[in-house]
Amino acid sequence: MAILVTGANGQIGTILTRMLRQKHGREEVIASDIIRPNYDDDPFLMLDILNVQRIREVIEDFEIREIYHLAAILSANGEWNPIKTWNVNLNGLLSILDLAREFELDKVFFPSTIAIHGPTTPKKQTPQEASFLPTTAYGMSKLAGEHWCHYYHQRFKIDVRSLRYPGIIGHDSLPGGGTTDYAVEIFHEAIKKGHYTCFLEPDTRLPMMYMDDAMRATRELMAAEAEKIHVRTAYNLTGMSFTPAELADEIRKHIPGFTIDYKPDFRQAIANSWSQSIDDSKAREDWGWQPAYDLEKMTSDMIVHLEKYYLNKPQ
Ligand code: NAD
Ligand code: AKB
Repeated sequence: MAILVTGANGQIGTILTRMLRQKHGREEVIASDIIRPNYDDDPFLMLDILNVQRIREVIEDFEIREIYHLAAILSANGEWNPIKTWNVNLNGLLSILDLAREFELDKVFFPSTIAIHGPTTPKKQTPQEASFLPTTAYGMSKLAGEHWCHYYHQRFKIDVRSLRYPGIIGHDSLPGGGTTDYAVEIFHEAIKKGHYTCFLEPDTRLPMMYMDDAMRATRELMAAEAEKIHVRTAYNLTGMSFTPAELADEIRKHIPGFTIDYKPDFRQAIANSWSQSIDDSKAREDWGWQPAYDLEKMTSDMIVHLEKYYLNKPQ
């Protein structure tokens, strides 16, 4: 059974591809992206998600049975070219869903996001179903994508599963143009320079999750029996919630001289439109979701790994 990962060179794709290869074997997991990774990542294919015929050929040639469809343009980068963002994020997904129907694929994974939230969404403990009126092209494309996943499941019985990831924080890959990117950048700058200039205000509370938890949630969702999956739009999911000031205080416990200042930019308005915390009880009930990392545990793990990385990195 071969698996295709789109957007495999991104922050999540890099780690997800590695995890899938550990489970299924290297040759069974085909990584693809429009940018080639700068490390050995074979089997890797250059694959634009808008090139439907090429994706069809890849499914045939590699006998693909499952697709993890990660290719997307994120919230902040998406605002520079909203139409392209809609095109890549939504039309890319529609191609994957329709190819899943054509080839009767076993499963599809589609990552949604807290960016589907908007000013009308309840800010605290956001429920699974609420008023979602996103303010970004990225958020709109993901919300529409959730509905298409639901439609393809109802209408064509496609086993498509989805999570609304919060901001993902990890030490082994860099974020690709989102609003939550500060929560990764801050660690690199703290270790390299002892100082970080944050593009969000100190009290901007957002839902976040450590990469290890995000990968385990993905694995557990995809392994769950189909009868247990009652949500075919996307499951609410969370690990922790914090502000830049709280994260800086936590980092200071490990790097006492660390300083931070704040220069909010256009990403502040995006962050303000998202919720502060999430109710993920449906994921807990349906397939047993339980996060393992809180702010304290995540911070110390990030610092241990990044200190080792910068110590051994050639100058
Ligand atoms: P990323 O920006 O790091 O990676 C996305 C990848 O998609 C990039 O490598 C990019 O080259 C590729 N891509 C862009 N346009 C493409 C195209 N036309 N064809 C093929 N590939 C293309 O993003 P990420 O953080 O790894 O996110 C992966 C997925 O998870 C996305 O769908 C994103 O919406 C979702 N997500 C991420 C987060 C997060 O905090 N990282 C949170 C919620 C949801
Ligand atoms: C972003 O900030 O755009 C992403 C996301 C939460 O979807 N990290």
